[in-house]
Amino acid sequence: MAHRALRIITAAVLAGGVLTACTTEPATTGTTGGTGKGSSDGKLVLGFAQVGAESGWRTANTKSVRDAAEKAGIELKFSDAQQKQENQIKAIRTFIQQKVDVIAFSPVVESGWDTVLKEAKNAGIPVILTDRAVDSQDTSLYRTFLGSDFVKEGQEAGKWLVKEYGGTSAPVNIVELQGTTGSAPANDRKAGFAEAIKGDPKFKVVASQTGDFTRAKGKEVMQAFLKSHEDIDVLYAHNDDMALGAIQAIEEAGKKPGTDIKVISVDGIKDAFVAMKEKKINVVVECNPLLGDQLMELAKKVAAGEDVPRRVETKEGVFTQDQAAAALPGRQY
Ligand code: GZL
Repeated sequence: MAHRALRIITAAVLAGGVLTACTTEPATTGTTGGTGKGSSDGKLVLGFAQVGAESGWRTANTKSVRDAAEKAGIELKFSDAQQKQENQIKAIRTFIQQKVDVIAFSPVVESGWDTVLKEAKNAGIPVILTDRAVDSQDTSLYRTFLGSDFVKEGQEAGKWLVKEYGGTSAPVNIVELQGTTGSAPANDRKAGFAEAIKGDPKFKVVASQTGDFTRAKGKEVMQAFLKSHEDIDVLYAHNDDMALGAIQAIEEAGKKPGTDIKVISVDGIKDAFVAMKEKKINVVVECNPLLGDQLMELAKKVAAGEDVPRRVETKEGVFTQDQAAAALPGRQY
């Protein structure tokens, strides 16, 4: 489970909308940056090392960050790590060389960050964690964490299942598509879900494997699950993209997703709401990617040496099929 330095939720906020995208240079180019200290135009310079572009959630998160930087007048140096930790580490080192004012990133996995974060600290560059957490014991390596409580998301998924099967005693066989191995959302969503269902022996996770948060892998792993398990009652997917890939596999196997196999998912992208409307997904636990505006506010504060909360969590909901149609038009991602 992701190490939580402090669980003080000092601001439950709902991130705002998005504006036009700003121009961004790849992290490997550009001059030194700063808040007027020698940066080309006096703008605050933020280096952002993104996980990749693996899911609809990630695409929305990237757009939110880019649009918010534009709106805030912040020069953004953006890097896409293609889900590889070594690329994120390289990007952070480049940002250090470029003397950016602030570094922000979503750690693709929880471990292995202390060395590069110490380099940032020694260079006097504050770091903000967004979306995913690290398990570093040294909490001085980053100023704040902005994102969701993934354990709570897993618990919400489990609570829905307990309610859905309340009063029954027949076995309920569950297959689980985990997110990226070693990532905070995968570790915590798994732990939260297991915690929520552990009190009732009818619930059995008969298979659990990573689908790496992508549709393609989600479909592939679900195909394998269907081949090796005749009697699957429930799919718990750690994100919508894997759930949507799995739904294709379920239908190709001649079964009805949402009916023969109930589908629980996390994120809340538009396609998942459409699938809920089509009765193919039963419940979606929301995970808000629209963190851009809050990230820019935090970046300005840390650059100015102001105090910031150690943890800023986003407000999120749980949506069931009967709410999908009404909620769909208002979905921002
Ligand atoms: C969660 C985020 C996860 C999403 C996936 O905050 O890190 O990564 O749930 C995304 O869709 O790929």
